[in-house]
Amino acid sequence: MISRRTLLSGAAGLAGTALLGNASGARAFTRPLAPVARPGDEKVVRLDLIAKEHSLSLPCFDGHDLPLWTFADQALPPVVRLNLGDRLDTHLVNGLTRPGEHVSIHWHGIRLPNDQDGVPYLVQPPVEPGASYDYSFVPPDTGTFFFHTHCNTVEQLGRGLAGILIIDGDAPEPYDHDQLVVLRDWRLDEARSAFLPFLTLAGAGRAGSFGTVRSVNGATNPEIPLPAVADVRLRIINVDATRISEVGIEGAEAAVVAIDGLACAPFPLRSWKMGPAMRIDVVIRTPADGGTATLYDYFAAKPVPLARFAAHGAPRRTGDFDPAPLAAARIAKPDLEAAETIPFSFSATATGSSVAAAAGDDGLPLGSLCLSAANLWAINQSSWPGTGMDKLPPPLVRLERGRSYRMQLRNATPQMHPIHIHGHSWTVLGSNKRVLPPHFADTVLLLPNEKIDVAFVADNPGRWMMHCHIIEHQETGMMGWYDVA
Ligand SMILES: [Cu+2]
Repeated sequence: MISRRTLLSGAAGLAGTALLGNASGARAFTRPLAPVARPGDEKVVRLDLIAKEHSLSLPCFDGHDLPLWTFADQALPPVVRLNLGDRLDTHLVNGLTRPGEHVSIHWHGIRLPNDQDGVPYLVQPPVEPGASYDYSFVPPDTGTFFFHTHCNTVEQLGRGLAGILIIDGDAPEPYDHDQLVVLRDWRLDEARSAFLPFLTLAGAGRAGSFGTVRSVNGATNPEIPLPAVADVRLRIINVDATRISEVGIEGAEAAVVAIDGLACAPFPLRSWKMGPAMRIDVVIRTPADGGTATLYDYFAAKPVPLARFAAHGAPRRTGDFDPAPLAAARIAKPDLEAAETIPFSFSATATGSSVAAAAGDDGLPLGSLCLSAANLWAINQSSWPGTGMDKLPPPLVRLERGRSYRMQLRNATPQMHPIHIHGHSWTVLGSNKRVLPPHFADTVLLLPNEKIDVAFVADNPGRWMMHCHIIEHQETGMMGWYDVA
């Protein structure tokens, strides 16, 4: 068991009503990251991405090739790895051929300069077919991140257009192995030979259109070989457009060491609800040679095995399992005394409510709906569907640079919503329904009728999005932007 550093005891999943008040608790326990190099002194990592259709297969496609849209000539998302302080210079080419199918890259969770954030119309022009665009930034944080496009995301992500971004430099000591665990579904027909519609009215109005084929690293319930009796860092990333999983591991001790890329005080993993775009880093002590641990999704009535970790070889460790904390992120501490409180209500529109109430229309494509009818969801009564990205509404809120803000995120719907903020990482203060460990997050899962308080210092100027990361909810209205100036 975790002993030396047990600051929290498996808080996930416990019922409770108290808010966890001490926002600094997530930082006090560990050494901070080293400061990054001065601008111009960094090592530059160059990355070429071509968004393009490729006919490719994955083990979970049962031998079929599918018209995937990818950033590289491979079916699995490319993995980009940097050290803290490196500059990432990316040349993006839009090789898609459908007229008007523009792209951009949003570097999810990276607290970067506003003009690098990859939201078309808000901070950059859309990159049309045949055009290119360059990004250049130095990520300020270590951890597990990913990137994806930010327009027609439901289809582009649905066809595979995403990549993984890892920034190294937070590990207190070397792990015996570092393993990516990328969760995502595919919306395939029964023969697994064609895609189902990525956006449906029934899905958009309710919990989203779920994939029919689940996968981890491109395979259904794969066996992943790991060293035996070893401390392995699992980087679990939910890149699905829709599905919320509640992950847990049986057959190995496991501790969560980071949430949304950023260090938290290690706590035992019992189960953790992961909405789309959410990440956790988990250190496990693998079984002895020949043993297996299993990653489950407990969200379904019957737990679904997602992947098996098969241990091989001589033991690597002898002492108790006691993973050290990762280096802490350098994130300004919000002044909760002085913070202005801003309520945010996530709700269904009248149209959304009637769509959700309509029965028996599963699979109805939304494409024929007119724009106004696609306003199913709203933030603070304001609905901005993805089809209207070029029609910029007023900001949800204007924030003063350098000030602390407390946001009360309230889910007024019977669905869950993973709410994502661009440009900043929230300090999660607490929920009215659950005990949550102190942690940072760029994506916070709101359960039905849950209220979660978050805080942050608005220290990154610019125009930033805030939206649900169930992409069908986002694209039918549950998105907005805020301004920091
Ligand atoms: Cu949502």
